[in-house]
Amino acid sequence: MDLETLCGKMEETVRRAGAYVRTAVPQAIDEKSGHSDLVTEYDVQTQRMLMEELSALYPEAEFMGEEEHLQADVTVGDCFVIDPIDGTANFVAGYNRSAVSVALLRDGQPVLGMVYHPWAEEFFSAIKGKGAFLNGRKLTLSDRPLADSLVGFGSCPYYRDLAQRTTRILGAVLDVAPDIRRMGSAALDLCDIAAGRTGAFFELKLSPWDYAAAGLIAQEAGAKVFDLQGEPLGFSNPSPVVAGAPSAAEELRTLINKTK
Ligand code: LIP
Repeated sequence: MDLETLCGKMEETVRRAGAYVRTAVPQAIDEKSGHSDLVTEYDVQTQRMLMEELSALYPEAEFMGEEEHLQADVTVGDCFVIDPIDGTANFVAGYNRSAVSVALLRDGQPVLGMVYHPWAEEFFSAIKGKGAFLNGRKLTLSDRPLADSLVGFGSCPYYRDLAQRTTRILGAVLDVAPDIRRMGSAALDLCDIAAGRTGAFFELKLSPWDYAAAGLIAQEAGAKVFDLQGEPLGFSNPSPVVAGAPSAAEELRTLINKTK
């Protein structure tokens, strides 16, 4: 199946999953580890729904996902990377800013990504080399410096040892940028880069399912997305993520590397 056809069929699946998430009210919250690491019955059910439908669509693909320790060797062949509810803490708190994120990796690199924000009814998608889209409208961001950028960030709630360095980096960012934004969903933060809402984003450690789809969307919109060395992101292990308009992203990466 060609990627355009698969993308159209996957969109229906992801929209159904988003509709389920949007109407659900978490009734069972189990702690995986620590007060910041919550899983709801809806994370698990949504991932199972996505797996069932995507397996029927594309049986040859493997799966990597946030829930139920779904692991695969993403470096060989085709692999779906799923975050059923990115922004779980927002979901549990009723912030209505969470997303269903699905990427297709081919030999370790994203070739298709989609992120659906059901409360905002915003569907972001991208196919490698074919551009990024928001509800069917092509996204093309303009370059800008850090001084003209709202800067999104994540506070590494699953890695508390990184919290203090994150706050030091934010202090340095606020010496340059007009303001910062902590919105609670890395996938949607990267889609905000693609949509030109924020000019730069960083989080010192994210899981592949947080950024696999939205990183491709941002890149296809014209953003730079890389690790602290300026290298392309890997998808086998958690990684730092820096993204943004080309100038802002490079300035932010330099600032982060100077801030220990
Ligand atoms: C979360 C991200 C959030 C980040 C957290 C976590 P989850 O994803 O969306 O922005 O700060 O570290 O990764 O766990 O809610 O799917």
